[in-house]
Parts: sequence; structure tokens; C-alpha cells
Amino acid sequence: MPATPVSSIIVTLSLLLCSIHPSLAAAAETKAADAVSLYKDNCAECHNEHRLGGMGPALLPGNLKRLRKNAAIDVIRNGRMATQMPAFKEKLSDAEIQSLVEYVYTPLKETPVWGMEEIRASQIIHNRESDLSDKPVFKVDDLLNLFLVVELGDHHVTLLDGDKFEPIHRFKSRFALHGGPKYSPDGRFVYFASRDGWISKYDIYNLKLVAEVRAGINTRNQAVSADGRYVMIANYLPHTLVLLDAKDLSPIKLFDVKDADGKSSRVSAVYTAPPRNSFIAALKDIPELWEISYEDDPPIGFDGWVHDYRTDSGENRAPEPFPVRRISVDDYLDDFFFDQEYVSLIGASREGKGQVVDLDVGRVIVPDLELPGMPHLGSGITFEYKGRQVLATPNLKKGDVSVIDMESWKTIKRIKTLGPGFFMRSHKNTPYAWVDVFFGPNKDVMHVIDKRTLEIVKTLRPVPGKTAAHVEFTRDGKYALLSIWDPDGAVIVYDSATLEEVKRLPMNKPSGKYNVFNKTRYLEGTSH
Ligand code: DHE
Repeated sequence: MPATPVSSIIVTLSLLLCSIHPSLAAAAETKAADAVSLYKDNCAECHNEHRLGGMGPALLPGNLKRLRKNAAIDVIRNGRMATQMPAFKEKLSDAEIQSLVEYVYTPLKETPVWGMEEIRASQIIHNRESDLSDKPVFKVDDLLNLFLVVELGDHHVTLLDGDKFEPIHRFKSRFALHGGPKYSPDGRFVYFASRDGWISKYDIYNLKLVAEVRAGINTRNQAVSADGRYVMIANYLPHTLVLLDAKDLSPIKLFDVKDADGKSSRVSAVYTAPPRNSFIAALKDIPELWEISYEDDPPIGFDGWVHDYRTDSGENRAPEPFPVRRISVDDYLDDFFFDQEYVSLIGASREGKGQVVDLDVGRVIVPDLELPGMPHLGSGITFEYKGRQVLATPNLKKGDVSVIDMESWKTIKRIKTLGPGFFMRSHKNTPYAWVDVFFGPNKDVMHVIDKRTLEIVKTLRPVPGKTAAHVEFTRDGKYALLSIWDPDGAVIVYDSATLEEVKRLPMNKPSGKYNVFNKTRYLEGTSH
């Protein structure tokens, strides 16, 4: 006689119990209903009412694979370092937090599908590029010294003249843009990504949207190829990378992100590597990096490039475009950045394990880079110090900036700051690097570090009590623009040599500012 499975014993037992105690069944139902309404009241605004992610990530078992339930309880109770996730311990009881955790680890009845068909159907063409003039509709001295400022407060973007520091135009964006917008190489077009997957192409010269497409349900970031022909989107949900035609955002190819055994993964981030003619993506649930070539004549069959270049009958056929090269790494990578040559990739996991990967040889060359405080590497910078190349990065968990020699890969200095920081910035024409203190009681200060001595030379407190964050420089490096991260906020312009305030422009919770020249030239000290 076959053994009765344990699950059916449990089901039978619980049915029995419930028939004996109908109140137990009712209690279980009430608990589930409570969790749903608790979720609606406390979580839905940021994580989406169907748990698909919005300002915060999707809350589904597949996306929570690296988070144990106990850790999830801790996150709800105490908030999450380096994110917008607040602490709920004053508002929710332990039992309520426990039921929320059970709820978010429950699979959805139907997992949403977002494949090529859905992406294609979402595409909106606002204006054909051929109908738009290639002459700007406004006058400025230098089109490459324009800035875009993302205002998170009311989901708008301001176009700023970087010479006069005057707003030219303000337009509505999609909800919750995240990460840097990326420019076309000539600086005329810009691409934005929202956390819920919308990619928008905007014509700066005509002040008009060109096209939009929803490339994912929960998106991390996007990268534009150095030749301006492609846009690559990194998604948390579904587990995909999506290649778009930069002209009108038509989808070209969808990459299902899986390892050789079929295990799928969220994508942590994707960046373009200009001299390599490739995109590089880090994966969150598989210890691999992916390099995807966009060369017209892609590399084949060597150095790990995977190609399906044989037909069923065994004959050779032309290689498929956009081949993938998988590079094994020692740990998951949550974020990374490159050296200026795009040979060394410096990555870190959220747990604080740093690694250096040599992209030419395709393997980890430093498995244990000292990055203890979980750096926000996307905002790490490189510069020359005493004749050698160094990298510097703030830490999201610790009040210090790590400075690491890029030859020996040893930490040469930890610069003590007044709290953990998010963004660090410099410019090759300034001796100073600026780093914020995004968290804690000193969130309103900005440190200025001398790159020649690695000492803090000034600590600014532009608006007491209000978060001062994210600096970007003008094209020539003479002025530094800083955000006061508040609905009643501002962009403050500083003379980057005297460190004196020059101008204050009121804005609604301005987050990042992006200079066309610095970003399209991939300048040292700025975000790429
Ligand atoms: Fe960001 C850039 C990851 C939370 C504002 N952030 C990036 C990039 C990554 C990243 C990988 C680089 C993308 C690019 O430019 O192509 N951010 C993460 C996280 O993992 C983290 C810690 C958790 C999360 O919520 O996903 C996180 N980030 C935040 C915030 O809470 C911030 C402060 C507010 C917000 O908008 O959500 C925030 N991140 C930014 C900004 C940039 C950014 C303004 C662009 C910086 C730049 O100068 O390029």
C-alpha cells in the first residue's frame, strides 16, 4: 500500500480541526484578510498594490530569495539602511509584522508575464524623429553644458542652462524615476527609466517626448550603447534584460536571465562599456556577470562568447547578433563600476564583499577587496593620487570613505565622515571631491575632500535640518551643483574653487543632476 503523503495528513488534520472548531478556520481567514489590509495601508504605496514593485522592490517570493524571513521581519521593524524603507516598529505590532511577512512570501495566484508581446504592445510613439527639427527651440551658449535635474517631489524634470544657471523648461516624468538618465552621444536625446519599467525617450532640442515603452514590471536601470544605437534595460521583474532600438524604443531582443541549470536571476544593474562595444550586467541571484556585445561583427566561439552558430544539420550559419559572454564571480554582485579603461570591474554585494574582475581575461583577480561598509559603487569615483590611480567610495553602512589603490587593491585610507553617505562626485578640473552624509542626524552636511591630501577641508551645512545630497559639476568643473533633497528644496550652485555659494534655485525634492558633457564623455569623477 502506498504511504499517505505528509501533506495530505496535514490537510486532513486541519480539515478535521476546523470542522471541530469552525472558529479556527474563521480566525485563519481573518488573519489573511488582515494581512491584505495591513499591506494595502502600509506597503502598497511604494511596493504596488499587487506587490509588483514601484518606488520599492517587488515583494514576491522570487524576489525575496536572498532575504530570510527573520531578516524581513527586521527590515519591516527597523527600516532598511540606504533605501527609502521606513521603520514600522512604532506603528505595527510584532504579530502584524509577522503576518505581513507571511503574506509577502506567499506566491501570487498568477505570476505576471511581461514578454516581447507585452513590451511591443506598450510602445507609444509620441513624435517621429523625422518630424522633429534638429535645431534647438531655445538659445544657450553651450548645448553640451546643459543639465537635467530630476525632481522626485512631484515627478518632474528641469532642463537647466549650465552657464547661466537658469531653468529653460520643466516637464512631467513617469512616476519614480531612478538612476541616472542616459544621453545619446550627441547630447540631443535623453532616456529615463522609472522603477515600474517605463522607458522614455525625450528630445531636449524640441522639448518633446519621442517614444515610450514599458520594458519591465520592476526595473533597475538602463544603459545606452556608446554608439547611441541601443538601449539595454535591467529588470528585477521579470528576470530579463531587454534590448531596445534607441531610435523609437522598439524591442529588439529579450534575454531570459538564467544560469546553465535554468536558475533565473534578477539583474542588479547594467552599464555600457564604450571601448568594448558591449553592455555589462551584474546578476543578483546567480554569481555571474554577463557581457553582451553589440558589435555588428560580434566575437564568436572563443573567450566564452556563447553563440548558436550551427544549424540543426551541423552546418555553420552567420553568428547571431548580441552574443552573451558569462563570467563567473565569487559572490553575487549588487552594484559595480569600472576603471577608466573599462578593463577592471569593481563590484560588491549588499553584504559588503568586494571583488575585482579583469574583463579582458574574464575572471576575478581580487576576490576579497576591502569594502566593509556596503558601498554604493555606482557612485564611486576614480582619480590620481600621488601618481597612482585610486578609487574612492562612500559607505552606506559606515561613516567613512574608502580610498583604494587600484594597482595593489589595498585600502590606503579611510576618511572619517559625519555619517554614511550615498553619493560622491568630482571632476578632473577640480582638486576636490564632494561626498554627502545621507543618513543620520548629520544628513544636512556635505564634506569637501582634497584629492591631493585625502583630508576633509570643508564641511558645508547649506540648509540646517534638510538633507544635502548629490553633487554634479559643470562641463569645465568650475561650479558644483548640490541638491537640497526636500519638497521645499533647491539646487544650490557653488564656486568649486572658493566653495562659496553662487546661486540658489528652488526645486521640489531634486535628486540627481546630470551634465550632458560630463556624462557623454564618461569623465573621471562623474557617473557613467
Ligand atoms: Fe539608487 C543610481 C541602486 C536606493 C537615488 N542606484 C543608482 C544606480 C544603482 C542604484 C545600481 C546606478 C543606476 C544608473 O545610473 O544607471 N539605489 C540602488 C540600490 O540598490 C538602493 C540602495 C536600493 C533601492 O531602492 O533600489 C538604491 N537610490 C536609492 C534611493 O533610495 C535614492 C536615494 C532615491 C530614489 O530615487 O529611490 C536613490 N540612485 C539614486 C540616484 C541615482 C541612483 C539619484 C543616480 C546617481 C547618478 O549620479 O548617476
